[in-house]
Amino acid sequence: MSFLPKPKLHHPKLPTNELGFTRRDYEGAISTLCAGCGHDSISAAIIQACWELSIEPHRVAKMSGIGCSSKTPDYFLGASHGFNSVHGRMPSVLTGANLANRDLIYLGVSGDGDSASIGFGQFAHSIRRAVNMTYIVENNGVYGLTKGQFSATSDKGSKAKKGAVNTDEAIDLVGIALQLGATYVARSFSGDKAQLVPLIKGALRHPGPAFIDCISPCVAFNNHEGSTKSYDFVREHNEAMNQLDVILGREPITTDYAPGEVREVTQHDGSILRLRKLHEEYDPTDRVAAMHHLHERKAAGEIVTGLLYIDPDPEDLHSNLGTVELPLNRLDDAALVPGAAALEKINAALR
Ligand SMILES: Cc1ncc(C[n+]2csc(CCOP(=O)(O)OP(=O)(O)O)c2C)c(N)n1
Ligand code: SF4
Ligand SMILES: [Mg+2]
Repeated sequence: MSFLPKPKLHHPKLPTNELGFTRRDYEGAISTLCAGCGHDSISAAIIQACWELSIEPHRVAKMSGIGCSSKTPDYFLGASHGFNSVHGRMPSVLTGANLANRDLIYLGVSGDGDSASIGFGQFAHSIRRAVNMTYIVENNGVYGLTKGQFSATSDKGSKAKKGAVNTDEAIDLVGIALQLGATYVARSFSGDKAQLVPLIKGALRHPGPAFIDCISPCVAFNNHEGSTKSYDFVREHNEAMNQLDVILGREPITTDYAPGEVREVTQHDGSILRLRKLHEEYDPTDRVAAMHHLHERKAAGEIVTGLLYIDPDPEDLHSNLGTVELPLNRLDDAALVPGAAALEKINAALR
């Protein structure tokens, strides 16, 4: 069975957000993934983030490709727009939708196979074109849906369930996103909800290309000894750079920190990202330093997590192209058919 609706009944005392919605209003169908799959924890984190931000569900467009990870949009935001595309093609479908209607909040969910193998080019171009979106890769290092082949993010030397050793170099999507100009870059772990929820909130409020690589163990095919994407391995090697709090303008700041412990970054829309430093020297606004740090810590065997890079005032595809503010389906005849004189001007410019 591929679709299981949830009962509609709510407990009357469930907490509500500013819109009067409960968390249940941000859920979707019942998950059909394996019990313990990291992807389900990421769906729960997305639900929590959207609920806490009081996002109107109809303002979200959730897009995905093919894979267990790409199935997950069915399990959250049941009242949002959704498009389950072809394997690896989510980024171009999202780009097109975004160009047609910039008023929606675009959330792309993908897998390591979907984005680092068949869709690697699509991933790269959506980032370098600065599409305003939150792009989450649920990274388990395998093709889960097709039963556990190595993916392009499997680390060299890591072992498959039946013992085969991966001899190919891994693609680090965080490194690629940094190089291609993503303006919000994070890595997290499906097993660390406290870290992941604020990272998703910050990404959803970010007005440019936001990328989150979320390590998400596949309990069926990649959670054994010798895997570098298992729960045990990630817990042992996780090195968090910072802990993020997202504060919307109206919320009072309640926690006290010693001077220098916290770095605040104000995004374009007024939301404040409070970064509690866990590594004194780490500066998340320095792209080159972030790239250097990533390589250095990887060589030391660590998996670096947290908000790795942020440009709080980014450009995006629309500002680069100088497009109209209105969604295309709201343009009236006068804008769409400007008349013979306008056509003549365009033709003259091409002669
Ligand atoms: C064009 C095309 N090629 C191959 C496949 C087979 N296929 C389906 S899912 C998948 C890999 C999914 O891996 P990933 O994106 O990592 O998702 P996961 O299941 O691990 O979450 C492949 C190769 C397909 N559906 N379409
Ligand atoms: S096969 Fe792996 S990725 Fe797919 S649902 Fe099961 S645990 Fe999750
Ligand atoms: Mg995968």
